Amino acid sequence: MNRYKKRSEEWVLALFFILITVELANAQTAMINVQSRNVTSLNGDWSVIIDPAGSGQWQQVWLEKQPQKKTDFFEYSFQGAPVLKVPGDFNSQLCELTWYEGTVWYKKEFNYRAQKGRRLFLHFGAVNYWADVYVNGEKAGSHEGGFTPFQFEITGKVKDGPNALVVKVNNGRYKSGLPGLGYDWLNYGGITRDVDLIETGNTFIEDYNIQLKKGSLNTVSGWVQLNGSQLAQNITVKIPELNIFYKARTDNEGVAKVEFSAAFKLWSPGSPKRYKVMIESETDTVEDNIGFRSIEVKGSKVVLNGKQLFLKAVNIHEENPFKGARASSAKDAVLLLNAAKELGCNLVRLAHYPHNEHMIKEAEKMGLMVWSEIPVYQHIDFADSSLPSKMEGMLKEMVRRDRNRCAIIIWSLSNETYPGTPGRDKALAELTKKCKAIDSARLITHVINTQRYQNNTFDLWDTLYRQADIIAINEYIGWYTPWQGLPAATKWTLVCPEKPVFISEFGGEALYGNKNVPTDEAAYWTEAYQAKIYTDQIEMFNTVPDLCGVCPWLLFDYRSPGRMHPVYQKGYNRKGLLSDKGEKKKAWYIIKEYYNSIR
Ligand code: GCB
Repeated sequence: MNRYKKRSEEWVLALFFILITVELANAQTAMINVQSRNVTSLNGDWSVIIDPAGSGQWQQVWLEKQPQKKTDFFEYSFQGAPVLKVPGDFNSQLCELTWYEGTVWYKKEFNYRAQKGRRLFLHFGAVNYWADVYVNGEKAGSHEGGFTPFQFEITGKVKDGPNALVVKVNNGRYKSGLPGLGYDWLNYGGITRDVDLIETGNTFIEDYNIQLKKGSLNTVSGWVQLNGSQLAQNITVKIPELNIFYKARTDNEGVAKVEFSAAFKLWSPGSPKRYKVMIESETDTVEDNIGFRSIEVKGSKVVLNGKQLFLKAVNIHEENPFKGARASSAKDAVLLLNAAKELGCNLVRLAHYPHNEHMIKEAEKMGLMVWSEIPVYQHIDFADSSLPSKMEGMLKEMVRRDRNRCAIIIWSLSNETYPGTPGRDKALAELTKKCKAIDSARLITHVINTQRYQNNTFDLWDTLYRQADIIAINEYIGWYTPWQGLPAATKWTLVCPEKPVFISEFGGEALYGNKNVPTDEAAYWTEAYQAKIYTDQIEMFNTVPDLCGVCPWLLFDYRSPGRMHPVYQKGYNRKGLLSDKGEKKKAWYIIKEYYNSIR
């Protein structure tokens, strides 16, 4: 290749990454916590143009050019375009988009009347995966990452009367994406979460952290952050039920430290108590429902509010099984979480990306602890120089949204990455450090599946465990790997002893109804075989040193394009304890009984 051509391509590439980094950084400034804000919802019907070839880019769809003469060249238009619901994925709404991975342009009109001294923000709960946002033909910003919120200030970009909002959404996979090229779930694209207009005063309460100090059962240690021109203000944090009226003053950066003690009734699965908390500044007020609890690891035990507990968990994908669509509403969340409750769980692992806010809030109300994860999944290209800032960006967006949700006890920073991958250990160690710096009050984990299983012995040699407060292991003995001895005689070699061990995935597939065989004749895909895997696993659990919990893979059968057995799968991963119609498989009852037996 011509040396100069190569050079200029390198420059273009470098510029591209700088732009992405800057845009990610932009998306992270002035993130308003949406709690209790007066918002105008832009959910509902949006017009769309499906653009598999990417032609809308050179046609400048966002400018919405109209022909001047009847004979003017004219192709891309929202007039007469199909309509999709927001929030919602596009794959499940139009059958021609079922497996689609590419660009869809969305358009919505909204009316606005500007008031002096007011600021306006456009807030997206999530768009999978890329979003380029235009307001009245002008770019408001871009965002990368399909599962976390972002927003742009559009104060100067709106006009009185009708305004046009156009979003270019692209859910194409790419090597340096998070997740990367391969993953075992349907890549639901679109504006999958709520879209809101948020109006604020000139200076507003941008964010706050009101949670218990690590290890304490009665002292809140936190902060309040203002955004705007009048950064030094008096603030009050009120919890009327506890007679707390804590006063402080923000500094020139708009930050006030918050520290007070009270006799809290602590949040726990058995008693999910939350308090009404008001934060007032001279120019703004926000209200939230906040619970208080402490979560720690002491030696090899997980301790909630000072007491050891066993994590009875289940894995959940963000999918409404009955609709075969991305879950996006509070109703969807309740459906999924009710099933977890019925199973006897006290923890839900929200795999493999941050789920929508309804999931966390409903879980908190119901008394389910939450494990929240960023999509650092399997084949990530850690040598890519854009990776560290991308992982950090997603981590910050996840933590920023949910830092006051006491239900979240664990941040999971990676799932099934491979020790030999260049740059992995360094990148994940740095990410762990950053996570601790942002939030030191929760547990951190990295899920591994690279343990050796030989002679009925597990050898946990991947030193990534050192970065984790609890050792999380995915193992599919009985499914992908046969047993090599009696489950009850399994042995373990841990390189990192004295930490709690959590079996974060296990199980096997079964098609509901495929059960008319005696257990001793049970074959792959039968309910009986799946049930046998579960009985064996439960026997094996007694051999795990310092076991602190288990988490079947998973609650419901779910859609995955890589699962195409023509009889048993048909586009579904069938490892659910429940079918995609909510039918209970034999394995459901085995886990339910096991969880009931643990007090
Ligand atoms: C895993 C992955 C999960 C898969 C599951 C399976 O280890 O973490 O995302 O879907 O295995 O079904 O094989």
